[in-house]
Amino acid sequence: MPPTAPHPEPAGTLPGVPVVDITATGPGHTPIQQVMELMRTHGPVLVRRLHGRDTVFVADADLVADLADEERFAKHVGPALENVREFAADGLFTAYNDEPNWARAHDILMPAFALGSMRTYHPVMLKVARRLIDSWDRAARAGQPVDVPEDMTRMTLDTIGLAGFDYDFGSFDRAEPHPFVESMVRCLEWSMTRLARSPGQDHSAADAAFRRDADHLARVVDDVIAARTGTDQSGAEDLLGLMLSAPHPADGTTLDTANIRNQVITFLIAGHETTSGAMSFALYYLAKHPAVLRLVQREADALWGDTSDPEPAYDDIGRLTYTRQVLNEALRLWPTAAAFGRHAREDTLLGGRIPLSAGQAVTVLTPMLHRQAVWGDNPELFDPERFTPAAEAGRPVHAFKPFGTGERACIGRQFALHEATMLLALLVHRYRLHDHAGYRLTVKETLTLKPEGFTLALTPRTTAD
Ligand code: MNH
Repeated sequence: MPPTAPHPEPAGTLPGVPVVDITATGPGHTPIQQVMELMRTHGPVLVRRLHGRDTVFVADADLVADLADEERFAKHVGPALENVREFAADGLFTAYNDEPNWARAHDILMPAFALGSMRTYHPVMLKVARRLIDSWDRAARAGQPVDVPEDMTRMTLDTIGLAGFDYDFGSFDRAEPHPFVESMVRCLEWSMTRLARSPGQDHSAADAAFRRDADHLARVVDDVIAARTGTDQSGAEDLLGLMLSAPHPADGTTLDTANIRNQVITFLIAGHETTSGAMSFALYYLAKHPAVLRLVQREADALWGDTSDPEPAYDDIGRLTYTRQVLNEALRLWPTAAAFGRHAREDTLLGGRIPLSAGQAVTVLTPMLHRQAVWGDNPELFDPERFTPAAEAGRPVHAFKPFGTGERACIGRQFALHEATMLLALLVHRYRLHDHAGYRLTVKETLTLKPEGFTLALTPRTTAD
């Protein structure tokens, strides 16, 4: 445990908020889990100090509810997202609130994420789910275990590529992850580890490697766009079609080429990395909780019986309510985008007691928000019953924030939930999951979270089980 330094009122000290100096150890390779540990010792509000730079972390449910007040607080693009801006610039995720391209792109793309649009994506999601199933069938026949996070990433990358851009990454035809994924993971790692640098070290080699990876991402994106420009865009209502041709609903402007490139990079990354982790954690918990797995199987069986090759209808997915509870519960314990920044619009008192000046930022640490007392006295326990409608109605609305908050909350939430719910149900309908290696959870951080090295062995289900 890093030492606690009781500081004599340095600038930025907040009354009643402990300051924890981690300079001696640094944040390491798992900074999120480090702050989780600090909060277990020091409570759900703290200042983490690194080389004299302070970050305020908050997980207290009342304070997060206050931070969700859009009148007084707004999204903050903090140091981590500043690093992501080096390759995603003013794409939706990393744009400053007042950058004109944020509102322009948001308004143009919103229709593509309305609940009704999921009907359009459904066939593509199913097609890619079948690629995964073909691959898992081959593994099951060969008696080979599958690498869960790697295959979830293949599936989500192909899905966002095809659904958003009519571009096929063909990830299941490759033995190794698509080079886009490898470059992206290194770019995200660079964004994270750059925060941990000590003054005076030389990082030019890492920075040059980052540049090469960022250039690679840009080349893939140019390829995605080139495959479409010059063709007739009328009628193309996917993300790229909207970006290339749809005028802003109010002022008639369109997105410029540089911004379209930033949006494509943003969606290719934001559109697959977090969903992949969420499904991986859900499968991890299912493999460890046979009684829960049974209930998910029962729900899928009720829809699809013992047909070996079900054809899930769009409306089926909304009926998979227990499967959805399992996903929510996995996202509670390991929200795969685990932190988001907020800043005060004007001088204010956070929670009526912590003075923040205009522009001052705090970081919400979602995994610890999701372990506060509002979740009962055993928050580490995986229990999908926490997400029955009755249980949800009994909880403060801001206690669960895996998709962020306010107008800058996740635009892809319905997309992710539709994709993930359908896939989980299809998988448990088809396979028995075997925790063949007695997997012990290790959470890997690359800005997002994944269960590292999680593999499963599979056998086909028979009607008897
Ligand atoms: Mn998503 C913003 C989590 C799936 C596209 N997403 C956010 C934020 C969180 C988040 C948290 C807010 C970050 C912040 O406040 O700084 N997103 C998730 C999770 C999943 C997810 C946990 C899956 C599970 N996201 C997706 C998918 C897409 C997507 C799928 C696209 C198809 N997300 C975005 C975009 C933003 C965002 C774009 C930025 C929105 C904005 O600021 O306007």
